[in-house]
Amino acid sequence: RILLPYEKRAEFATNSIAKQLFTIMATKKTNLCLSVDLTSSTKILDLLEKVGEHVCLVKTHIDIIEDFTNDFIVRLKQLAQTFNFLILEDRKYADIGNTVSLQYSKGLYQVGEWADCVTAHSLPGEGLLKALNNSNNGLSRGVFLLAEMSSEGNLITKDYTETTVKMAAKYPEIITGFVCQKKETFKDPGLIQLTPGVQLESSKDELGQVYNTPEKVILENGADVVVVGRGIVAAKSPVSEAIIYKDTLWRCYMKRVSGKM
Ligand code: UP6
Repeated sequence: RILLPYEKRAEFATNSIAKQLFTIMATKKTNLCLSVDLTSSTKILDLLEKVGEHVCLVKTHIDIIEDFTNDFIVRLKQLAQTFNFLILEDRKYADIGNTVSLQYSKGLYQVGEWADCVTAHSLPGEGLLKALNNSNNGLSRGVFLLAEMSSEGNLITKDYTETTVKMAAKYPEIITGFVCQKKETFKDPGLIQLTPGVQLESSKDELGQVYNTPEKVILENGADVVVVGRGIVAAKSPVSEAIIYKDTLWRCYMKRVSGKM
């Protein structure tokens, strides 16, 4: 899987969001997912105005925004269209199917209306995938299932990861890929490995987040799309930092698919 170029991987995709994301990466030459973990909607929009051209995916935590309005969503969608990126709401759903279905389509945020894809835990069982699959109103939608986490001391075991991958295989039309850390986690070339916990230098934060370098996550660990949050948003100059990440990540990917590893 990891030696194939994104345009080839797109041909194997059974989920339409995975296909679109592979194609966007190949076209824009970027595998950077920016995690816009900011609490002000204007700050998010201002940043995306400047870095939208450099990312394939924008990851939101919509429930941390302090001044949320529907206008934010309208403008976010406009930016996604202008710059050709997809939107991932990192909600990490983890409840029974019926509740997830309500959380996904109702409430203040109406995530199902605007997010191309969402994240979900496999913990509650496949009812949650059925719920998300039935709630898409005929729109193209996707789910990244959490198979591993980046944080220290998380309770996910090898067995949990393997069962998660098996569960996903039953829902090929809705699964975009996995949030995971290792290339061995899954084999299907049509699915996307989304890997968080990345900064230019390996380190940790004070709350258990573990960072690996772009080289390590792409060349050794098989990441397809790399999530960067504070490495960019907390930098002195987020725009120039985003370009550095984009260039570094793409160089690693090119090295990987050139077979000269
Ligand atoms: N995230 C992780 N690790 C996971 C899953 N998700 O860090 O295993 C998410 C976090 C955060 C982002 O919720 O939004 O990825 C990482 O941000 P950072 O680069 O600032 O640490």
